[in-house]
Amino acid sequence: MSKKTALITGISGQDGAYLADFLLKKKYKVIGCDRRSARNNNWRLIRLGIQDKIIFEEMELGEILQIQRVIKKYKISEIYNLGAQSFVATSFNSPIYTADITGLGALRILDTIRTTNPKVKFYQASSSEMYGDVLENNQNEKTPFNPRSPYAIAKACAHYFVKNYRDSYNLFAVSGILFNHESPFRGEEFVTRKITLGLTKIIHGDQDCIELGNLYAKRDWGYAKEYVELMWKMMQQKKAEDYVISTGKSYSIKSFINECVKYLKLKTKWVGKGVNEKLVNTKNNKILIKINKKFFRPAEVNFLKGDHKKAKKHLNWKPKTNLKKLVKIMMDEEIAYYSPLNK
Ligand code: NAP
Ligand code: F7E
Repeated sequence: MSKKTALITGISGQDGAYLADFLLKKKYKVIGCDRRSARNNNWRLIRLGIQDKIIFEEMELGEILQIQRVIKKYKISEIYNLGAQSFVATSFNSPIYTADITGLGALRILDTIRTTNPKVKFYQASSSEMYGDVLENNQNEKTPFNPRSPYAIAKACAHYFVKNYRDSYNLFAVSGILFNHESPFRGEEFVTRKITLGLTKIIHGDQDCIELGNLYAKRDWGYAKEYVELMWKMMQQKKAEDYVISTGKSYSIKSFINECVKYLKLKTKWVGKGVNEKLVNTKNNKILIKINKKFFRPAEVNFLKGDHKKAKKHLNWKPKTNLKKLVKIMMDEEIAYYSPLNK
């Protein structure tokens, strides 16, 4: 049997790297789409030792001609659309760009599949951010969306296009509604990595303290390496359907910090309230964490907790990585790979 070919957009990102590694181990031929501007941004693929096993193609999600060229060039079995302007905070400053790339990028691919090869299967990286100001305490596939950011609105737009192309043209197109998933490969601007990297730099004397925004937002944090396998599983089902992937547990940013300092065996205490709240190292009285209003968002998603019953039943899956384990994975790799050259 000939090798299956998978095309991944967003190959240089956290999920793209883990998914490429997973598919290569399953003997797929992997086409990785990147932007010319990002050619030096493949540190995750290099760390996994897979950069040379991927066929790279230039594909900017705003550029329909590049999308059409690449999809026509190969005999593709599965497309995983992980590329996006994925940072919620940035989406408030660049709403039109975010709508174009994160929202319409998916439509450009779907329509190219429809018009060139409708047999190609399509995975869309949908997001728990679509639930926004949540309308149900445990969010599942049927929970209505109530988005709070341009990013979330763009993801909801792409999500509905997936459903529309599945219903209208019978494409095998699925959306994985993934709740936050983290790892040592998380971008440094996202809160968990900002904390694990920041604490590591403080320990090395390369940073004074970490400045954060809202410590009381709660997220359902899973492990990225575990979640990418489920993207593939969704694509192997008989019927194209959407799935929530989550741990079913929700913790505040403050709880994540507490878990990190506990793991590092730092003696600390929280002092002050509101914007004056701080985490102090009681050994030397130095401030480890303080609040900076610039990291608050114009509209916040205060609480997310996913109900993954459907994935458990159909994909035969249950989460293996709790918060404590996730913190250990992230802190261990942060410390092992930290080099002051990366400052
Ligand atoms: P990430 O690390 O931020 O990676 C995003 C990827 O998109 C990068 O490879 C980036 O390439 C690429 N990209 C950005 N703008 C692009 C454009 N204009 N054209 C083509 N590619 C572009 O994100 P991630 O955490 O791996 O997440 C993967 C996907 O899942 C994203 O769509 C994200 O929105 C979604 N998602 C993530 C989570 C999560 O918790 N991680 C949860 C739900 C959904 P460059 O290197 O060139 O910037
Ligand atoms: O923020 C709060 C912030 O940027 C988490 C993306 O992968 O997951 C991610 O989106 C929370 C928010 O992730 C800082 O206000 C406090 O409440 O790590 P984040 P996110 O916005 O949840 C979803 C599922 C996606 O789909 C997205 O692509 O932490 N927070 N202080 C902060 N956040 C950041 N980034 N930086 C701070 O200083």
